[in-house]
Amino acid sequence: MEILLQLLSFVPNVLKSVKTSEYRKLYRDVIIEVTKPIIDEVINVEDVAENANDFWHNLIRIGTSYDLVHSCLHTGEWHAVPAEQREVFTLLSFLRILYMLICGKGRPETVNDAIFVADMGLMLGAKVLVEHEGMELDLLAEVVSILTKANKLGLSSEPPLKRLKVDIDDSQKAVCEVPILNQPTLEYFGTHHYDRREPALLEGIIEDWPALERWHDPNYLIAAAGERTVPVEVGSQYSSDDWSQRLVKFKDFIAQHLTEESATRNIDNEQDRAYLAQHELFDQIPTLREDIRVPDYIGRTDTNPRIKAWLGPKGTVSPLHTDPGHNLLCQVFGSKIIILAPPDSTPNLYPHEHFILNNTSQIVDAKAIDYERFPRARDVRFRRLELRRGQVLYIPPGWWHYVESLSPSFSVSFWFD
Ligand SMILES: O=C(O)CCC(=O)C(=O)O
Repeated sequence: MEILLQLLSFVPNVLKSVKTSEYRKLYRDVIIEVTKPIIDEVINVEDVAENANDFWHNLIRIGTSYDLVHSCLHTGEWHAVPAEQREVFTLLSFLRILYMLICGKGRPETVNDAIFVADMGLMLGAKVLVEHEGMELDLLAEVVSILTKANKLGLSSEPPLKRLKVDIDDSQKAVCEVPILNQPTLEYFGTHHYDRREPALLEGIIEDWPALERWHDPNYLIAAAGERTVPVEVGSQYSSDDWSQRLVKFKDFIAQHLTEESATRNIDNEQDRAYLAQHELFDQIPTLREDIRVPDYIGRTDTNPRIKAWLGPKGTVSPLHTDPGHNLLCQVFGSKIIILAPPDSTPNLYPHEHFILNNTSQIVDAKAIDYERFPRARDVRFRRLELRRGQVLYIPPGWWHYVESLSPSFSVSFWFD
């Protein structure tokens, strides 16, 4: 079995890193013990029948440790989770995949389940680099790419889906209360906008992205990542009581929310509205990362931006909130209404008091503010604009922003220092 051999070739280096690290003491013994039988003998699928009990036993042992670490990762605040716990989760995910494949004898359903475990590891675990044939590789990213290539179930027999309509009606001039700059020089952007913390709408800077021609075709997205599991937010907006998060297959999310038919069907029911929001999709799915480029304006000050995907139907809302870093919000398809307010308007925007939501305003609908309830908001100088396909909005740190999609939409944001 080809995939198994490929994955087994990582084991000696994984083990080396486990043995030389102090902090994984708790799990070290389990990891060393379960890898022993696969290190000692070269496995082939026939051995599995003979040693079936041992292999199943090890799969259960890994599962127990995996569940334990999984529940630790879900205790307390995410930023307080120690990095080593997330690394252990990555290693246990890798071993779990290995044993699932050994015990499942390469059945296609097992490969699919293994992709799910790899996605959970990529989302919750920390990057573990292993040396392989003279190169440093990201263990789980490599594993998932091997699994995806081998995944026969991923090939869809469904008829192709219709491309989303992305043409915009240019006859209606979009409102824009921030300066519009066509390919400004880095120096101009730096002195007039980055340094002064002034928003701007940038044009002509992402025209070379292959994403602009590819991503509105749901078949392209499904072929690139259909079997992968992604987190989506469900409900009207993240500050509402009806809001929750779910893990779904990318292909199901697209079929249910991003085809021509589903896009219109979902508009009315905001409880069912799903939004793949603020997700580091491009670390998870490098093929899609190849369709975008980091805009030059970021490289002046930061070479390692955090890249987030925002994909959803018409009507998704990100409530009025602030973020600590600089942001270039790039629109790949669809359009969004955006309402901005400067950082010094914070007291007039009624931030939530609880520390988890204190970057978010209590004003639910920034398009139609209830001034009886929020009278100080009358003093805020809001700036409105519509962000359209191919345009990029620079949002400086601390600026309030409300974002609502006017159509099915895919945006990519680059958060940078
Ligand atoms: O597009 C959205 O819904 C929100 C984008 C956003 O808040 C951000 O990029 O920081």
